[in-house]
Amino acid sequence: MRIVSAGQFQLKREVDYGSPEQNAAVKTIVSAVKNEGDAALLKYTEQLDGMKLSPETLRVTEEEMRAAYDKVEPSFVAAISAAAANIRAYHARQKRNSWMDLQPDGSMLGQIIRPLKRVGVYVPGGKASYPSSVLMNVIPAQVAGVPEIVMVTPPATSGKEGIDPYILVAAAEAGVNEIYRVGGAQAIAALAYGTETIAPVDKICGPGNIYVALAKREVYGAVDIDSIAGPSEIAVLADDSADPAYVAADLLSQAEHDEMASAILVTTSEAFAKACQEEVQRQLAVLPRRDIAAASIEKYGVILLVDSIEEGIGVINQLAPEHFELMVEEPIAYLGLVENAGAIFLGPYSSEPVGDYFAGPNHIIPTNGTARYSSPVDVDDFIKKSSLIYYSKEALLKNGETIMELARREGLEGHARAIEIRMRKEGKAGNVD
Ligand code: HSO
Ligand code: ZN
Repeated sequence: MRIVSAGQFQLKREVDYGSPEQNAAVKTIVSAVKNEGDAALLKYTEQLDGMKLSPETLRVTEEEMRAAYDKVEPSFVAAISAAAANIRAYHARQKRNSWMDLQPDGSMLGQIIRPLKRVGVYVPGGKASYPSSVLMNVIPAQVAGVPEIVMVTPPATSGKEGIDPYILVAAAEAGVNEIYRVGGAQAIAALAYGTETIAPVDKICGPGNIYVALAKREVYGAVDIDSIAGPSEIAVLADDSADPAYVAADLLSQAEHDEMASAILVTTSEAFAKACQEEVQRQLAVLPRRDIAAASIEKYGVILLVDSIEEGIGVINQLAPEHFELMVEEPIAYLGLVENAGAIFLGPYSSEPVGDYFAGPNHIIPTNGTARYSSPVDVDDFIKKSSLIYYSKEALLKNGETIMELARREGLEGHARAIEIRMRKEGKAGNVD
């Protein structure tokens, strides 16, 4: 992990838009499923996932759900349900109420909040298939009041037949209503357009490989989608009051996600930088996923030297990291300066995995600098709002002339007359013919 002065560092952001072949394949699959429904869905599931299914076997049964509970350790069930309770409690704080304000002239303005009706959650197969991410996608939707939450996941995970029982248990604990064993672009198309077996949804969320990401982009508009998550990122700002072993461990906790994950340390002390650099190497050598973590650290890991904590926070604000650990002596004193960070972890005991798994905030957080303008997944992602306008006669008569003025300025006489016809009836009309 190289050490450089912050002034010399230039962050390279990369976004994978897929190859022309991948884009073409996704378009073909999505339109086939849109036009042919189950037939295309089953055909691609056999072709791409090697699983021959029928409309009857697409859906995961109650027996399979029960069997999943028998396959996992009781300690896992206890852990996932404790995490689910924290995540539910945190997201419950985000709930909005509909509101209506009565004005003195008898008119009323308001906003009606309703949950989306049906949401689809994609859960990838293979190494990035995380039960914790099932909770993070499903619980906000459930807290929002979404009555139908559907999960899709590939029928087999690398080498193993069938859906991972840990994923099924997480889905049950989170409150998923239906699960289908389909994955890839074909699953996204099925959720977006519906098939004979799978009813269409209003929104699709959840991470996936490049085909899933491209398919989500392809169906956007027909349904809403979440933002496409990039590789995990952590930035730590530490002074020499921090423990290098803690800092190194936290950096590696993100590096082990992905070869393209990024782990950045910003510090005021060169001696501390060196100690962390050594500590990263020491811990890396004995980390089971050292190949992934080492590749990430080598390519995207860096230690940046700054002259002051304030300068360090300036660097953080430019990075706008997904996760930001502020490990300085008095973290609260600097909190007000932090403008761009998806999740902020304060002090030595708020290690990032506390947030990844357990504390309650969502772990689906903007990456790639998008924390500049966007937020972690929350209850708002699963509601919609309707504006409510009720004008009394008094209110219309009082404001009618003003509205007509604005309409006529835009050359929209029809708009003006819709007001005027009412004004006239009440004997308040201007001049119209
Ligand atoms: N840190 C990841 C989420 C995760 N960590 C899942 C463990 N499991 C992205 O925020
Ligand atoms: Zn993580």
